[in-house]
Amino acid sequence: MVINKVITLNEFILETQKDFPYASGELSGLLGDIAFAAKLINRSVNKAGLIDILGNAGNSNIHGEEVKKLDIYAHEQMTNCLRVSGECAGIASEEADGIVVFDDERSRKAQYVVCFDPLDGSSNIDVNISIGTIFAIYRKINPVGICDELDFLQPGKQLVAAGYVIYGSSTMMVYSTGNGVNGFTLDPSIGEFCLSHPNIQTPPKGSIYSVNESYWNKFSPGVNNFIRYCKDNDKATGRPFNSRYIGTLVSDFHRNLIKGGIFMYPATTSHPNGKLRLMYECNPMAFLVEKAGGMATDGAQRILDIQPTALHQRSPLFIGATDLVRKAMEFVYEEQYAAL
Ligand code: P6P
Repeated sequence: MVINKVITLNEFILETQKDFPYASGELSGLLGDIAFAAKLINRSVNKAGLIDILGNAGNSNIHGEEVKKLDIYAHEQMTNCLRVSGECAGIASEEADGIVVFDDERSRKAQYVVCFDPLDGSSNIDVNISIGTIFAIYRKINPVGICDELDFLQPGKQLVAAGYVIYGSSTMMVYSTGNGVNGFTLDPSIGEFCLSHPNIQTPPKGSIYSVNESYWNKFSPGVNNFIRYCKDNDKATGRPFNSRYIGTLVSDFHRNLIKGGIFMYPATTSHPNGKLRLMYECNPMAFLVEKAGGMATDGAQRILDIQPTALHQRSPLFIGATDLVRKAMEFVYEEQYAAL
């Protein structure tokens, strides 16, 4: 008799904690707290049309972007769950101008900090298109009791764990602590995230390209040459590739992670550093894609090697199947060499 045992996220976290001989449970606790915040956010996302959290909150964040009420709600849920966790010394959020240090006794002894985008894809909230939460967990650098930007401005290669929650046709949490990438689907009937996508490996040869082509006249010639390459007819390499663009990083990334493809948010003439934020969008996604066998660069260097200098700094992003990211880099470098 085959018993398909459902493995819940908490069971999986505790089971894989054994992979870390010195793990004392703090990171496990932190991941569980993030999952709890995700359930609270999911509950509101699922009925956003019914309660008064649609529409703009009438203010804007540090980036001058309109802040939707659900953005604020998600930021508050993540911040509060991490504050009471006792395993997090402080947070950096897309919706907070600076870091938020937790000054209670337990948090002052915590050894982790968390960077997050509480609700990625805000522009899609009111039209019922999937959105997400992205998180990145670093071990503190400062000694116990001290928490400042030094603890946050770490390159992505120092990440201890990273992941995202996608609020889509189903709600999923996908994360890695460095040993593989695993996906958990929320079963609303029991209120648990259950293992549904064990050991995710992204297809090495992609067939999807995701880019906002309305910026065609703002991209570099090398980027446009790569987009042309994706559109060309060539049976041997499966071209033309499929173009898919949702406008929510989490959703475009998740589709490409599973099906194989490349997502690009290159530099443009109006955004010379791209639009996406390094600390809580590019780094966590780059950490995940590398653990799933893919690749992520800013067009010149590995995303995870970039030394941050500012909490909300932006970075161009080319991420996904290794063969497509490498091919994109060839076109970008070719243009740079041609310009020499
Ligand atoms: P554009 C959502 O606002 C976001 O930050 C990412 O989730 C998404 O990939 C990107 O911006 C979309 O930007 O300029 O194509 O609308």
